[in-house]
Amino acid sequence: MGSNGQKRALITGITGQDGSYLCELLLEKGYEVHGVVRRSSSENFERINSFKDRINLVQGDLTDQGSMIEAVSQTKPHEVYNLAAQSFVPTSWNQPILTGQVTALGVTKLLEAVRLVDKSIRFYQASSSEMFGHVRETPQRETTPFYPRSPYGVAKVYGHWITVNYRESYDMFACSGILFNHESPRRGLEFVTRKVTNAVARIKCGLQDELRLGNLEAKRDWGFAGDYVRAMWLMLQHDKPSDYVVSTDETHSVRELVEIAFEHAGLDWHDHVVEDPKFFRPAEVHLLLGDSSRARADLGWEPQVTFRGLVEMMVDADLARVKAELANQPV
Ligand code: NAP
Ligand code: F7E
Repeated sequence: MGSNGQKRALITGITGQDGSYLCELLLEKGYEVHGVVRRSSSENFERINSFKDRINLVQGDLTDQGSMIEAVSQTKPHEVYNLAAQSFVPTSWNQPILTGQVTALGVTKLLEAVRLVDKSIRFYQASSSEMFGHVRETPQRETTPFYPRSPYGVAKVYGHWITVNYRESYDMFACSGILFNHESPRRGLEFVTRKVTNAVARIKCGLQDELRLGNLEAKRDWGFAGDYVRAMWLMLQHDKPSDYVVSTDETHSVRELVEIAFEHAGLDWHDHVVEDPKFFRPAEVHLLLGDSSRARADLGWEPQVTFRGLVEMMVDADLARVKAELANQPV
């Protein structure tokens, strides 16, 4: 705690979906929030613009050891949340080396920074249900063996085990949250939920007619990102560091997602959706379904938003945005 009792947190990946929700949560809780941002030729602060004046941003890259040590020693956090990653699964086949450097070895770079600067800092690692991949049991829980199916999943398995290893080797308070898919109106446009809700809004407004998708039969355990960042924070407040599955414990297909999204906008998806082999993956994760009973029991965590509620929230947000953009267009 600082002399005024205020806690300090450092978030990598603060410009991403989860980083922005976590930052808002920590500000609400009275934290001093610091975020690591990459240097870029054009600013990428869309998700944090509305509260950027209340946080401190430091430049750094997860692949650059010096900048991670500098970020941790400058900001002196009580808690570090490592949310930075190359997080899009298809890109991990095109850029497997980069994915390994950021999503796998980057975790060690940040853990090393914490170990060298102050071993008592609490550390959160963003692990993923993609580690279960070709699932060995259903539902998936903390003890389910990993079988990743993409370079991204493989990199996350490394990040997971190196976090466990630093906890066991150096007695650090390091936790891994094995989070299942979580979405929001702030989700990147290439992920399937947002690709669908954005297309629904554009179709409704007459800006496009067709939506090309890959595997409609894939099933995911989809939750709301705002609910999931609460679980990250709870893990670092617990008396013992551990790893937790965070999920809604329900699974739905891409087809169901499409049905709900189009229906909510008064559209028939059969008129617009085309299956395109271009979006099939070299190796697919067919089914994910979590068992989050341990997080619910130990952390008192529970999701608040249902699958239908999530899809409708995202369609409504995209419709409002597309309509506002159209209204502001010069004639
Ligand atoms: P996201 O929206 O793709 O955000 C990724 C963040 O990482 C961005 O802020 C990005 O910065 C930053 N980043 C990428 N490479 C970096 C590098 N080399 N150095 C520093 N920062 C870098 O991802 P998200 O959905 O918020 O997910 C957050 C974390 O949870 C990720 O680690 C992801 O793999 C993991 N995860 C996500 C889910 C999910 O369903 N959302 C589920 C399980 C685990 P730029 O803005 O500059 O690109
Ligand atoms: O795909 C299928 C696709 O890209 C979900 C990341 O946050 O969650 C995310 O990874 C499913 C897959 O997410 C399209 O084949 C069909 O089965 O939205 P996604 P993801 O790959 O599950 C995990 C937990 C993470 O950790 C990751 O960082 O949808 N699908 N048609 C499609 N997917 C996309 N993207 N685009 C399509 O057109």
